[in-house]
Amino acid sequence: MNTLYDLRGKRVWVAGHRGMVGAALLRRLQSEKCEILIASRSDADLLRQDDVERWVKANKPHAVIVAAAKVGGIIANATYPADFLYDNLMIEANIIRAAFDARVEKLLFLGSSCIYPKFADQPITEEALLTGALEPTNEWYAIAKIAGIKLCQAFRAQHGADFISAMPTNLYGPNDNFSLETSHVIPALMRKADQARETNADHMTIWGSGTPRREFLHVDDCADALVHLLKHYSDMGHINVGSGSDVTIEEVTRLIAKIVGFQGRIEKDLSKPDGTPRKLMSNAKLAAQGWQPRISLEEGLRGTYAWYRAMLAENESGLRR
Ligand code: GFB
Repeated sequence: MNTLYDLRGKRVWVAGHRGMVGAALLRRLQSEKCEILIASRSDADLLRQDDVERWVKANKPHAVIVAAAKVGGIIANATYPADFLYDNLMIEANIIRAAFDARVEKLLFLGSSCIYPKFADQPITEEALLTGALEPTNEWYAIAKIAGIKLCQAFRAQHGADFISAMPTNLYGPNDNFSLETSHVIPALMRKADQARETNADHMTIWGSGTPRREFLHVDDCADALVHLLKHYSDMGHINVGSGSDVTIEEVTRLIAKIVGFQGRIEKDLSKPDGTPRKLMSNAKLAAQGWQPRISLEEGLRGTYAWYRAMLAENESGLRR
């Protein structure tokens, strides 16, 4: 595959390096012979345009990956609509504008599979964008991410900027948010199953009916795909980043229970929302770019659970010290 953008010797700013995707990008970029730039919140508050402009001017990145975002699971999205819309609009607009002003050579913007219509044909191709109504539980986040795609396209159309966009599916892995109120489904299920096993509970409770289907991708596969796109993709259209297969929430719950060693019942809290019934993305465009995922769901979940247990042990010993 032709390299369109050579990362060797380049200064690459990973915006959002403390998040799950940003941390995975830092790990993945270690092998690219580039210089990795990070900005802490005290260096630049990404919600403030002046801060971002000043930081970008001073640090002169050649390439930028916009992995910074306000993210959360289905209830967090519905509970904090103003934060999900405003914060994400500001973060992406500030970074994209500052990158353009500083003549950044390449920018990769990250969106989400929730940009697509609630009832899009499956698997969802990139062309489904803006062909129908969004899923209400995450429309605020989706609108911000659609604006980010369009902003990259607008800078490309008007100024020829090499700004591209990737839409990852539901991600999981080390450094995820394990808070039961605000997390995505996998860390929540892992924590619930782990607690149920530890307390010898006879059941664990999941939100909704368990019938929605979700496509999951390990964050290390995602980071690998993103670096691949940075090097090999340069076009107007956004591109899906997924694993190509999906499971029901009940199926992933059973798999997590098996990994964790919890053997009790699975109960359903039907007062909680299901969200979109299915969002399996087509990964044909990414496959045509020469990229395939490597980490199976079971292998990825086992690694994530090991990370979670290690983190718990570290925090407990930290508390004892
Ligand atoms: O991962 P999740 O919160 O978000 O929920 P979405 C996925 C599915 O898992 C939903 C169910 O059907 C939930 O009802 N679920 C079952 C649970 N038990 C739990 C639990 O304990 N916690 C959580 N969180 N879910 C998000 C969007 O949608 O997808 C974001 O809200 C983003 O904006 C992200 O796009 C990728 O997959 O429904």
